[in-house]
Amino acid sequence: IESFLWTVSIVGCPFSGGQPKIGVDEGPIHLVEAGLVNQLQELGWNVKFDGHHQFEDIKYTLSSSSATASSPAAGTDSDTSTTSNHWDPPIGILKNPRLVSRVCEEVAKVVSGHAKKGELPLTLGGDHSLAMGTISGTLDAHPRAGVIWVDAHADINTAATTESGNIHGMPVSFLMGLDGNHQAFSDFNKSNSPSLETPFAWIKPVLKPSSIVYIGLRDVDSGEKKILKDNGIKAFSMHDVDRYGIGKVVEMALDYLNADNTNPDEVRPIHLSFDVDALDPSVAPSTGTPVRGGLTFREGHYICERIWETGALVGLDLMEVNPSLEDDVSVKQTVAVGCSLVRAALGETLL
Ligand code: 6HN
Ligand code: MN
Ligand code: MN
Ligand code: MN
Repeated sequence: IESFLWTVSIVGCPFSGGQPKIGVDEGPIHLVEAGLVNQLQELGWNVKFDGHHQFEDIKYTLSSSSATASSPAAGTDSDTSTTSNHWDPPIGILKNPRLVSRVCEEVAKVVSGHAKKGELPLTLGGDHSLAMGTISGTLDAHPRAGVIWVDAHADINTAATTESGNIHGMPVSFLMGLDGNHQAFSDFNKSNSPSLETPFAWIKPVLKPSSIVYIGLRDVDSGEKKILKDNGIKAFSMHDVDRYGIGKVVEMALDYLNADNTNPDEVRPIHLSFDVDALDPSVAPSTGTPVRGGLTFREGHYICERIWETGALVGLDLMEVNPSLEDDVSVKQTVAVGCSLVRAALGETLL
């Protein structure tokens, strides 16, 4: 094995505001406590990790900047994931829009900063709304990058299609600047109370529909199916995994992203956003929106290994590990699988 010293920068994001279940904010803490830093060092990586982001200043600024708003209890809200605050009321049914927006904006800056220094940002979620930050950050540093999104879900609802109002089901639509969001936000602007900020204004629609490929889909909302179709977005569902096998599916995904390469030797940079719920719940039980019929342990690892092998990986997310769900054994198992997927994406299993 070639000896190397590359730097991976861990961006720990204990954040749950994109969905209603408490505990997903503990995901990154458990992944690090399980020894991830050491495990990556053992693989030869130089690991940068200076603690998890707290995002406390964001809640504080948001709550105090709207001190003129109705409630007297400004800044005392502790559970932002399940209650709506006077400083962050829903837009339509979207929950915690300003908090999610601010947190992702900060994540985008951090990820882009690491990437521009030539480091590999590894973002540990937290819920998948964070990908608005990670992918914005990656594309800022590597504008040609393509995204491989591994998930049971498409996470491409717009403000017009979401049935849950949970923003972790929407990040891709914001990254693409889809129309369903524009309408909802301009309607909101017309009736906006001036003390409240309009969220997501910072997001540039940097992700082209042709720059993302999904793998693992099996629970896609009907509005999302239409969006995928209308925009010609490439998606390999679990049906495709069964039909072609994971090896062929990953080759097709890579070929698709590299179809327009002018120089065939030069692979396009890849950002891998891995939602642990892509795995079957028997493999990764402790996650907020499990769906049966998912990827096996090996299929999940194969995706990571093959992407590592391309040499094109420039950004990595491991999202939606929720250590508050299911029993202790399940939590341990899910955290261990999460660490293992990261190691596979960072070169562990190549002989
Ligand atoms: N995730 N499509 C559903 C929704 O609420 O929009 C589920 C989203 C799940 C999101 O797992 O990252
Ligand atoms: Mn804990
Ligand atoms: Mn997801
Ligand atoms: Mn998911």
